[in-house]
Amino acid sequence: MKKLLTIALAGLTLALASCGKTEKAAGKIRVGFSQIGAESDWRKAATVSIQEEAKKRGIDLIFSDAQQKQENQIKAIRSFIAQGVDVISFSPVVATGFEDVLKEAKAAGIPVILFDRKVTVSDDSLYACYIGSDCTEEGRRAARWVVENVGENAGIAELVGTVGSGPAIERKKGFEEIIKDHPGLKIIKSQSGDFTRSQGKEVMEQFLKSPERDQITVLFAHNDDMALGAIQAIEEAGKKPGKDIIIVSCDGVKEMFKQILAGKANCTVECNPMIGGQLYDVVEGYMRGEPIPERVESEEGVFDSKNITQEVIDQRGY
Ligand code: GYE
Repeated sequence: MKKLLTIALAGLTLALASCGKTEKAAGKIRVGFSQIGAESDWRKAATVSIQEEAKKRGIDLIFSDAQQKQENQIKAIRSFIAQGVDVISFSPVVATGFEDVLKEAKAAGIPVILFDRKVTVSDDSLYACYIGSDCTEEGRRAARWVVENVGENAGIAELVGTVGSGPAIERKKGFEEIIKDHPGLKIIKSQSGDFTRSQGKEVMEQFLKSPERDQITVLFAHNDDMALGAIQAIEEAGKKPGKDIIIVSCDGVKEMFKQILAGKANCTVECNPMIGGQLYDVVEGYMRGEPIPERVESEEGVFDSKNITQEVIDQRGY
């Protein structure tokens, strides 16, 4: 009798296990994504890419908007862990402070893919992969453009991105790395505009009221949205953006291309937000049992009046 019961129980367990297995295989892949917010055109384009690609591939995406707050991102990641998603991905608003929640994800056996921004952690095995740009190189590219197109003398105003965020730290670092060999290129003003158009405008207004205002000949903005806000501030101050003050930024959004074509801005270093497809390529590979690559790079260029045409603008998806 006991033997029979054991066999029956074993059979039941097996049936349940295999039932669970088929359910999982037939079921959808579940991804939890914590987005920063909607601070820039770049971010909005990234969100579209994340959502549309999931739809196209039949991936069950749990999308959460953190409205610019790290605490909301931590909460979202905890809820993804509780829901037992297959993979967690997020764009960290700042680089530090995610250590504990990443440990929790690791303990739950859920791989984490960093999307477009990096984190600073003591142990890099706390995340599986970083998909996105090399923001330090973007900073270098912006500085090289200044060296080649402006020359050896400039008073540079810098609009820094969100304080403590990967792209702000890295773009600044890359830019400074190049200009340090050009003593006539000096950063004379530097302040955060939090990657938004409104704060870019506000901070530029302050720069243009400061005692150094007449020495500013170049603006380096860490993203296009802040540069777009600054263009307005420069015009309102009675100066010509793109001429009196040369404008260089990062992202490559359509609105910036338009300003460059109109002669009101000069250069944008591309940073590709349409990387939802690359994210799910990694997720689907992982679900097939393939190893997760540590790094997936996005391909990017540099745009100025030499390669922006109306046709380029018309074809731009973001
Ligand atoms: O440059 C900026 C956005 O993380 C690379 O975030 C991204 C940056 C992008 O708000 O526009």
